Amino acid sequence: MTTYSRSSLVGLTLALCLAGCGKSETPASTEQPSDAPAAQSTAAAPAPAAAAPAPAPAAAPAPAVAAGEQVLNIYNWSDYIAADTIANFEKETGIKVRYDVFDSNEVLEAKLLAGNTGYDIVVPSASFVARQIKAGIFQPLDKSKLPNYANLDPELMKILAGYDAGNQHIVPWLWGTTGIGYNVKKIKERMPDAPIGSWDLILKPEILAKFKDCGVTMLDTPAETIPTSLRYLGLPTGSQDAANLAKAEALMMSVRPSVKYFHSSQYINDLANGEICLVMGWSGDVFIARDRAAEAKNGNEIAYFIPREGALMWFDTMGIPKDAKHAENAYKFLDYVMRPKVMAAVTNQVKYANGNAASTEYVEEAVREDPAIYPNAATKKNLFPNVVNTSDYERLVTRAWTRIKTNQ
Ligand code: SPD
Repeated sequence: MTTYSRSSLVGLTLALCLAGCGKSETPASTEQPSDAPAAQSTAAAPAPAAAAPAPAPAAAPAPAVAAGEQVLNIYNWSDYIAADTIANFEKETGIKVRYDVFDSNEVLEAKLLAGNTGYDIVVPSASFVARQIKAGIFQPLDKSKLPNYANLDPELMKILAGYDAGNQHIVPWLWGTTGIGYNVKKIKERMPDAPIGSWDLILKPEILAKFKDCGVTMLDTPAETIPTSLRYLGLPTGSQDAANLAKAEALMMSVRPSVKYFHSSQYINDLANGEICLVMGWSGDVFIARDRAAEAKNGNEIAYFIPREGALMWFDTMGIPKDAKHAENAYKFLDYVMRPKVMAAVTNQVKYANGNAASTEYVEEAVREDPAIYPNAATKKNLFPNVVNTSDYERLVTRAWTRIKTNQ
């Protein structure tokens, strides 16, 4: 039995290499009864595998909620908060929240670098934060405005300090892994001895081809697919080496003919509905797909595993941009979600671990003890973090990713 504790992150060696669309949605129940949350989910259509790469996102129009008194503009990942977190915060504080969503670090970063996003809180992954801090995107946090800061997990804070020296700019939101989600029946039907538990299922072309007809998808981000491919090939994931990158690209190209589309959120509903059967995806998102299929009673049994060859472990964080117009309200929200019960309710709903040690006792046992959500010591040995790429290597990665997506 595995229980999560402060020490559960000890031993995770992070070789951090520092060398180197605004959409709105209904937030996904928490401790308090909910008022109806503001609704809307407008995930972009997935890019077919053969489609040209999406053009770089234009600078974000400022959100509709203007600067001024009791408002707060939040930009978070889709499907990444409890259904009533926002409504409860609004009710308690009288602050009106405009809540937009994205599904790509790259999209968020483009907006942040363009500036004037209009957002008061954004949620980048830690591996992207390091260069965003360097670019002067975030204001240092005034921790005197965050009385609940003491609830955070010191071990996780140590990890985050590898990206944000002294934990000056960001606080943890949720963390998870990048692994494989699949439709149990559809995979078994096509390959009774399918290599469940291994990246072979997705990264061996002759095996992947067996599932092409039932729909295979991958995350639309080289920050996941390239390090995963390197790891599968037994190559270092943080070396910034062009020759190794070429090998990872060749691997991706070898499986690409069987990939239906690259997208980082559409796969949740598609997996739940049986439109696709196999994904390289994020842990909690696959569990959301599993829960949606179960609620719909549509017969799709969805499962997730962390491949034994190793998987990415990543940390999403909250920060306040320097040009935020409602920083005081941002502090109120950050402190609100650092309340143990509020944070536990988020984890219970979206099935991602959080960085709030005091919340653990309120996390449902089934969630806390699921090693795919709170990995145990054995699993953690196989997890590795994203490194912070150098600009030169990042350019090579972007070009390789374009070739992979366009099949050229
Ligand atoms: N539905 C929310 C998924 C959040 C995933 N964050 C991923 C970061 C990967 N580096």
